[in-house]
Amino acid sequence: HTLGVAVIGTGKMGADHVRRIQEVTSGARVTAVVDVDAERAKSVAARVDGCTAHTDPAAAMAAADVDAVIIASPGPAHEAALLTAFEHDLPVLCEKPLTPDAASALRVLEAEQKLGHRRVQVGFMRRYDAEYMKLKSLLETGQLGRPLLLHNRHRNVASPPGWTSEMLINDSVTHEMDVTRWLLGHEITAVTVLAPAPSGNAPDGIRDPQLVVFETDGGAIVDVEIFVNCGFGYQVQAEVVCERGTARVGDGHAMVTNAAGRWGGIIAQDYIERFADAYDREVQAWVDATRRGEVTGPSAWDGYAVAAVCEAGVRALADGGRVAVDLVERPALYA
Ligand code: NAD
Ligand code: ISE
Repeated sequence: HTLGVAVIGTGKMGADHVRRIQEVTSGARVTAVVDVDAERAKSVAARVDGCTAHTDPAAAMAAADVDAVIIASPGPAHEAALLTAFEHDLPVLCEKPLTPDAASALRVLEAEQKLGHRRVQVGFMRRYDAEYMKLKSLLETGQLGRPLLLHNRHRNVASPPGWTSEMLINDSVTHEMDVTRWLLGHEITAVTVLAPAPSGNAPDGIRDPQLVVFETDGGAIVDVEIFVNCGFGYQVQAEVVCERGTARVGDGHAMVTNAAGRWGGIIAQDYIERFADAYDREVQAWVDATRRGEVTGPSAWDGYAVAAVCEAGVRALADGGRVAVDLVERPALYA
């Protein structure tokens, strides 16, 4: 049975997921799209045979040909869409963030627990990136010993209009929060944020770049350079320093050229390009698991844990100093 998918939010990510399901992955087709911008929904639906356009997520989820949902609306709209999906007991791939804060994430956890089974996969796509997967496999062998430090660099060309200093943490560093928890298998226990005098290329009032430091319950220290107006490219790099060696991913040296007395290569310009394969693998894994009646990948618990770390991070940015992360006990459903 081909899975009928409703895509909620047909902006940059949502439209790309529609294209991916129609042209790249197998086992699913897009049967409905939803956007509060009716024209945008209609224009995306027009590209797909038999796809209906809606402005209300609930109407799409009630349709007979919708078996599963991708949520790609802005973070503040996720909670309502998730709760509606639970009413129909539909499997969901929810773009990050699960929800914008820990209190709303807890409400989602509670609602999913009431169903009695997992329904949500959160869109932390780096877990499906080939290089990150290799790094994770290497760490799991234990050959390098215990991870001591994890250095990350996360650079975007330019921040979209309307960005704030907090969004560097809430929107961007969320990925490193997930990567840290997943790669190291540790919980993040405290966050410290340092910021230099902002780059002259950052919009007025935005503290960019920032250096975000995590402490973990496994005794590791993690640093993240987040720089969202670097101007030159989209770069995501990670290096783990262990007791007996180090391992690094994200150098992006797919091809190095030598010509006219110079060597060089090309830097990706955005996440759609850098993580194209990861999104493909993520969505295929979600479709395959859903068709088997399973839920795999990053859970609502992972989304909640990241939301709690974000709250600590935003407080650390505002107040300075080290802010401890406050996590509830992990419910049995997510053991
Ligand atoms: P976008 O602004 O390009 O698109 C969002 C769309 O949702 C818009 O078309 C908007 O009209 C629509 N919308 C707003 N409220 C809605 C509602 N209540 N119901 C239905 N549609 C609604 O944003 P985007 O960059 O595509 O981001 C969407 C989501 O994807 C966000 O959660 C964002 O954090 C996430 N994202 C993830 C990645 C990643 O690397 N995994 C990258 C970018 C964005
Ligand atoms: C965006 O929302 C993402 O999720 C990207 O992966 C990240 O690199 C970017 O900074 C965010 O704004």
